Amino acid sequence: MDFLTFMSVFLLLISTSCYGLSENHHGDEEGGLLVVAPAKQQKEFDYFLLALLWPGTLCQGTNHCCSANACCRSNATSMFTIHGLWVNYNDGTWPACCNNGSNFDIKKITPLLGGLQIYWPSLSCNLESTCDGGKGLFWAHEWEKHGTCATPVIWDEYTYFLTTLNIYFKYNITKILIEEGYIPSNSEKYPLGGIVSAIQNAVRATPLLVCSDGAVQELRLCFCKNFEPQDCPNNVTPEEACPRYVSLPEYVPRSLGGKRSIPWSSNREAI
Ligand code: U2P
Repeated sequence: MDFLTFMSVFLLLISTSCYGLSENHHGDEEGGLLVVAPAKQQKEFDYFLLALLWPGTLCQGTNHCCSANACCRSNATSMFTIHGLWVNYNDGTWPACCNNGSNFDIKKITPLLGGLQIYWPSLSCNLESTCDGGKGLFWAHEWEKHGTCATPVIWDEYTYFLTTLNIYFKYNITKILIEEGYIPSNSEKYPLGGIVSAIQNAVRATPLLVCSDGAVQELRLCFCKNFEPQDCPNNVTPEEACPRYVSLPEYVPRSLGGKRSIPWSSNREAI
């Protein structure tokens, strides 16, 4: 069974209603309530959150290049990339590191690596924390911290990455914004309300945006457990909140330390 057929069957098998969310659909409005629940005996999560990164903003802080760092690719990319598929509670908290036995194993996602390198790259050279206290790839961090808490809806590492890619492709946020005139620019500012409306119209749910110095850094989409879009609770911290007018900086590939910037196709350290 190919990728698309598998995902179509998978999504159809799950019921089409958004269950378990009626009471607290708009989530906890208290800013700053971002608490990681204890690792043991966690209750089942309430909803999914697809977190997307805007490289144009994050790459501005790049001070070190390596082949794993997508900020250093020579072919400029002006698209949101994947941060992770997270599982959250309606109260603004989330479970983390739910199965220490499920250490990331890159061999389990071999067929997906080509797509992951393009659409879910690391935007730095740093390794990320893993649930056993070590350091690993960005993908290892996301699977172990968030993916292991997604059962019983997502049951293994391969399905976690496959599902995330599938949702990312289904809701092409970069295309939605460009079609509405929100073009990456280092001079323009755009009304936050306009960006939110464009996504509401296309996705039929309210996203959540995270900013850094007035620039869009992250865009989050929320989903019921059946992957139907739902409104995201407005639970960003005051430091992460976006102003009324935001920028969407252009991606400028870095070529630092006298090194030439590195084409993504030679990005072997990421795997
Ligand atoms: O916002 C800072 C970091 O907290 C984690 N986070 C945030 C909001 C949320 O709903 N769920 C969640 O997990 C993320 O941690 P990371 O995956 O980066 O380790 C987010 O970056």
